[in-house]
Amino acid sequence: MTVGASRLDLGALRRLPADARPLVEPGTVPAGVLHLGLGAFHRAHQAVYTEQAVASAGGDWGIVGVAPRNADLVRVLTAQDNLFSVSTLSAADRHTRVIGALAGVRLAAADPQAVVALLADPAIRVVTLTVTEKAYQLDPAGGTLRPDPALVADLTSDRPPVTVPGLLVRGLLARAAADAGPIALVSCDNLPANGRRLRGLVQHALAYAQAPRQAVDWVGAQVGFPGTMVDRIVPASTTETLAAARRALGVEDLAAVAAEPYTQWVIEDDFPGGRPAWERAGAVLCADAGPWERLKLRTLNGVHSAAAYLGALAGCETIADALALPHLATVLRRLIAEDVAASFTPPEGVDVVDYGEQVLARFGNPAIRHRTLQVAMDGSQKLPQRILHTIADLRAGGRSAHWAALVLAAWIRFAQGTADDGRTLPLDDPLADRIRAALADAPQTPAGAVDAVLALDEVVPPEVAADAQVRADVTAWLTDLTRHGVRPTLTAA
Ligand code: CS2
Repeated sequence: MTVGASRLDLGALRRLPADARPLVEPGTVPAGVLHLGLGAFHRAHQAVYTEQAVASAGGDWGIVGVAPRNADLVRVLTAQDNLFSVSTLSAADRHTRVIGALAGVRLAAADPQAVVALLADPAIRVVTLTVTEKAYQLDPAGGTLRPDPALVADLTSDRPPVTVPGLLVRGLLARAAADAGPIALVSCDNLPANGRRLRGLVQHALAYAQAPRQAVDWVGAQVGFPGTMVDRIVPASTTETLAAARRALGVEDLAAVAAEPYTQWVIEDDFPGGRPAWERAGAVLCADAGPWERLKLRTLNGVHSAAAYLGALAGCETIADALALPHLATVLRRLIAEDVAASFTPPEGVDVVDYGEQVLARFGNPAIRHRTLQVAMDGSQKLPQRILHTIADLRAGGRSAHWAALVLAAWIRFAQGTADDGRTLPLDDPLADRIRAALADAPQTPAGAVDAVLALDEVVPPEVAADAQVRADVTAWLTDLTRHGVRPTLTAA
């Protein structure tokens, strides 16, 4: 931090370059959206769309942002009058702008009842979520609720809720009791069929909590669960992100984020209490986001995970570095053209191979330093929708899943914990203990490791686990990766 640099707040706005100022007058737009999960992705995605929608079409759609646990972020945003900046970075260009979409911030861990009260507030008509896959506590392969002890306590006692599903269910029960008007709950996480999964989560959790019939019926009639596809590459902020924002703004912004120029939001139009005019900001409102979501999860995120695991094993720090590994781009192109594109029907008018080319160009953006280890996190929660469903659909159609099998093999090798140069790799995953135990108990051979991972039934769909050809393909790749390492495996592929 530069000593003496003043910080971003309402008073600093008039000193900013004109093109760096918010599109709306901060603090003047009453709250209509409650957002759970104040991470970098929300700040560079939904907050930007919502600000633009309000600037263009008006409406009481200020966002109250709730951080589940990040007390520092809430402190910083409060000191900055809820302002933060987004820097848009490409090789050729950079631009920084302050976003005025936040009407307030809350820390759920410190004041869960305030969040419950907001969920029951008639002014709040839309709730968006970016809480990461694992916070839903759904079994990643099938989507059934697997409540941990904290969620069980949230659902079966009167103590203040500490989990995301606990907050949602308590809030909806309070809203139903107050008959506070219809609302939409919008998952903006990379889950498969995220709207349907969130609806299922709420229904299961209400049943678990033995909610009264009347409340269950109220939720059935008054709550929408639109599915969405969200897309923008937004790495975790670093000291360089903050330093670059300071250079652009002339003031300190400790909540600054940096993102790529590309951004996309496809939303099912199911908002019984109304919504911001997001289409005015470029979002696509539609009846079924499913084809868009499969396109993005399989082509972008599946290939991202492939680059992350292979890159991390080869010692690459960022995704852009990984893309520069000899032959990796060729292998990823074949993964897209031969496996991903053959696994599903894309949205009308979209060519998966062209979309994949655009994705690879985005991954190569040298101005975005997205760490391979960040994308590699939580593989057990990500791989079903990113690669295992691709494998399942290819095999159901009688096709090979040769390249997709490489991604699974790379994850297994990553989970074994050692990079090609002997360095230790961290397994940051909610199922880390289970994965490690399964690998430790298995015969210490590639086939043993593959069998152990295929047997993780909350991650691997049963038809994939039972498929001898898939098992053979993954074992062959893992044998190569173990014997020779990533670079020779890619060269020989
Ligand atoms: C990434 C995503 O971290 C990850 O797992 O694959 O966060 C990705 O950057 C976004 O989904 C892009 O929209």
